[in-house]
Amino acid sequence: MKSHAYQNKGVAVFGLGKSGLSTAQRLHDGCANVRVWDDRPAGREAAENAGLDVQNFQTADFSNIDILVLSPGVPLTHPAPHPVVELANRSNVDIVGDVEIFLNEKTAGKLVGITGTNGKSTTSALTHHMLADAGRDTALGGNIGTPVMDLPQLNADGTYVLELSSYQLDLTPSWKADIAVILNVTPDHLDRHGDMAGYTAVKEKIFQNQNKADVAIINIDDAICKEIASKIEADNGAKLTPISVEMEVEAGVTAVGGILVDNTKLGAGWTFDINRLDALRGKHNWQNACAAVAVTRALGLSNAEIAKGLKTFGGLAHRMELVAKRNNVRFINDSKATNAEAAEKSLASFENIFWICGGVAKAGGIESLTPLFSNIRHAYLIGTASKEFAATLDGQASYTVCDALEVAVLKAAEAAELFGQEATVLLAPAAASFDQFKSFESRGNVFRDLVEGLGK
Ligand code: UMA
Repeated sequence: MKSHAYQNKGVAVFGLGKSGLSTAQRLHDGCANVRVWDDRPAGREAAENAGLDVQNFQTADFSNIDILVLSPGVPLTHPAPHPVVELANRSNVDIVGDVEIFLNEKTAGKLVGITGTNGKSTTSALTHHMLADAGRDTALGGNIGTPVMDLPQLNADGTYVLELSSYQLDLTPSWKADIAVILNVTPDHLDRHGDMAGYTAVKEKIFQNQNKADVAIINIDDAICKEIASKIEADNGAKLTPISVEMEVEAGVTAVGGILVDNTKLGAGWTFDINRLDALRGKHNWQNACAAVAVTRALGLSNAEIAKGLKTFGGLAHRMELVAKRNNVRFINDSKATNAEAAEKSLASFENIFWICGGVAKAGGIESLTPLFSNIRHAYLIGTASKEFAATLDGQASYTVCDALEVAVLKAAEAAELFGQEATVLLAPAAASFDQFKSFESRGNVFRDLVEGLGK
């Protein structure tokens, strides 16, 4: 997507990670006068290599700058505005993010915006998959990883599915979605938004500027989201579609016990069992499925298209990702579970688990997972957390200290195959990866390779 709206305008781009570099390049291609800077030399080097004009904003004159494009990771208000934000404020320069630039460039296509503290990546990926699987023209981007300025121009019948973080919403004053989704709001990024009230106010922006022709999809199992739903109802703004996994609701999409019921006008009571879908296990995923069904139904997908899309969704890499199924054993990569709270979801979603865990332990270790130890047949401990995790497991679940992931995969696979009933080899480390791997992604990739190599 080339940027033309800023032709011959002075644009400062601060932060040269994925989104900043992409925006700067598109603006440059569209003949804006672009200047860029990053606090890190590596970011500046990447920009120089891309032929961009690198200027130190600390000493730069902002009098010929029309707009500052700020990367989402740069503090806007809390804990304190970054100096570049103060410079822009002093110079009366508007501050926006890449999503605002995208809105000015996009020529056609519907906009779906998905936010929430948890589940927004899965819901966005699932929604996009269901649309693509039904042959719809669609593009997926935003917080999920693909910068919005890297997305193509779509036709009028196309749909952009954007995962939006609070940081991005905070930098998008013109945001207006045809269909907006909020999944939940729990404490997160409070350093960047001051407190829960500040964080909630930003999340709520996903529904800003909507009118009666638009759709607002809200998880009413979440107390904060329920309040937002009441406000939207009272304001008589967008069409409200509640979602819930706790109770069936009129005009909403629900999944009590994993039985999805679509009571929206278009859904007309259609039901579908999502219990046995490997990529959508667990209550949190039923909620994600409800949201994706509500979106795709509003976009006119049929029962058959929705069912097929749900069934063929493979899940996100490293998040309860099914990497293989051999005989009675499924191998699940949940490497993204870098703390106990995240690992809890996968431990609650399977039975007869041969659990690979460990790495760099977080505060509290795996104490909070004790109620789920009954799902574990045996644990395989890796990395520096082994001693601490062993002490918690002692007397409650059997375990083997393996140190290396290679050893753990071999031992877990062997035991699970001998178990004789349906079993799951689950990598859900409940710990960070940095003692043995570059990132949780590389830990998950090694796991996938090891599983693929089993028995060869
Ligand atoms: N930088 C400075 N000074 C600062 C802070 C940052 O110069 O004070 C520079 C860094 O040196 C770096 C750049 O800014 O070069 C980093 O920018 P960024 O952190 O905003 O990251 P991007 O690479 O542009 O990635 C962003 C999102 N990152 C954040 O929101 C932190 C990515 O979300 C997103 O996938 C990407 O745009 C594409 O749209 C990641 C994320 O962690 C996954 N999101 C948070 C989350 O999910 O919790 C919100």
